Amino acid sequence: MTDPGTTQTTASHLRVAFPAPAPTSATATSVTDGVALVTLDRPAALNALSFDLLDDLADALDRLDTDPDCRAIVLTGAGGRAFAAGADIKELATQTSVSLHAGGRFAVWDRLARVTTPLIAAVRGFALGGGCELAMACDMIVAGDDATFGQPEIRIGVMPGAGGTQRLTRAVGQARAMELILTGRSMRAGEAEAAGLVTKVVPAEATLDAALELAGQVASMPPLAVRAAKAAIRAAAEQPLSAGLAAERASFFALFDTDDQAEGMAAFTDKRVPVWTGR
Ligand code: CO8
Repeated sequence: MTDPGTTQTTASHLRVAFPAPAPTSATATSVTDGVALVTLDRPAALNALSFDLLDDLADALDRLDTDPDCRAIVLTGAGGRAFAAGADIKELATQTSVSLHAGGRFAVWDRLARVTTPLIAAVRGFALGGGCELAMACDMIVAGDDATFGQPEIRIGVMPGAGGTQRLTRAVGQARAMELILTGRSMRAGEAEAAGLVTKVVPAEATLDAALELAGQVASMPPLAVRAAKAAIRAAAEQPLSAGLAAERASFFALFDTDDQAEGMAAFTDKRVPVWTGR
């Protein structure tokens, strides 16, 4: 378990703070108990996602995911110019089909998808290519009004390779995903919000605070129910409606074996604030 109050730096290109710092804005009222902040930290390269950075990110998220005190994670990019401007093109440029197959470095994306703790991307500036795919692998995206989302891979002779064709299509629909991916055009934050890719858009400077505040709200909810609901929502993209409905009902029923269900409903009846134990 992570010792509350500690800040760990896991690598030179990644920072992990758990608990996360409190929102700095004077108007922020939420607490961030149970919230971790993970920062992609290669601002000179617009936080380009090298294979090693992605491995360290997955390691950090795995550690937080197994910490019962961690109930929501905010992922952001250092520097204000970018969440991440894509995979590290200089690293990708030397690859071949054989080296990509043999290297096994894309399995990291499956690890990211297995994180059960809610993940909120706080996006300022560029979220392009693998950066957009990483934001979409999160559960919610809070975007600054300076954010730009896109899958420009077509312009460098390839196509999205870490979920872009699937997650962007599910988020914004085939018509718009087709246009964005086949032309490499980027969307500004407002268009991304209107298209359904983004949870909310806030003034650029307020992006991290807004994400931390949202994470704090999620972290204050009963953790077993939160994880079950996240899993059910994500399963909606993976299976037919009938299977999704059956899985949802099974999870709903299972939550009636938890202390938090008894506490939540008793607190409602008693007109008091519930105290969640995560049991
Ligand atoms: N990879 C490596 N370095 C990058 C990247 C990148 N994706 N993006 C920016 N940088 C570097 C630049 O090389 C530059 O470094 P230096 O100062 O040493 O020359 C520095 O960041 C600043 O960049 P610019 O000078 O280009 O800044 P501009 O403001 O002029 O332009 C842009 C900003 C428009 C974002 C521009 O940098 C750009 O077009 N970047 C590339 C965007 C892109 O094509 N992304 C997709 C990459 S391919 C991909 O993501 C495939 C995903 C597949 C799965 C992921 C597997 C890991």
